[in-house]
Amino acid sequence: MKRFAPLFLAVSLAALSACGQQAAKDEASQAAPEAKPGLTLSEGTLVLPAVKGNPAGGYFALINNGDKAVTLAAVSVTGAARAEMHETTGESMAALTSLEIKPGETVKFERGGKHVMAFDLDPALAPGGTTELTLTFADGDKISAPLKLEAPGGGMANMEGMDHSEHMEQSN
Ligand SMILES: [Cu+2]
Repeated sequence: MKRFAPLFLAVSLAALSACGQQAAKDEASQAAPEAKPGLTLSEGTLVLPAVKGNPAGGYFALINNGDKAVTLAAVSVTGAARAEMHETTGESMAALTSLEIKPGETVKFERGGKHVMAFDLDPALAPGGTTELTLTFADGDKISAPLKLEAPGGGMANMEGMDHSEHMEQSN
């Protein structure tokens, strides 16, 4: 009996601290559902597709001024059934499943590089309007910011069109 006591104690302490952490986290997310300390999300833009039914390209800047690395795990766009993180390298594009942003680092999702692809768009999304971008981190925290809706052809329309039609062929 005596032999098992330390093990039992260790197990119950571990269980207690796990519960404690969970409770603290729930409280924090209730207090400020859209805030993740030290992170700034800005420059949100969603470029609508030239051809109806094609995906839109989403761009933003994310600054980590916190003291810990964060891992971006998912993106979502209000008005799109589905959104993914992609990275264009040269001629090809691949899905990004997660992305670590170190303390002090700024990550830019921009044309020709990392980007968000938003699929099955609500027809109500129109140039000049706004929608919302939400980033979800590996720890479950989220941050949201407005996405300015832009018409296709603002700036680098050719590249945008190429990216997306290529992707559609690959995924179908
Ligand atoms: Cu893409």
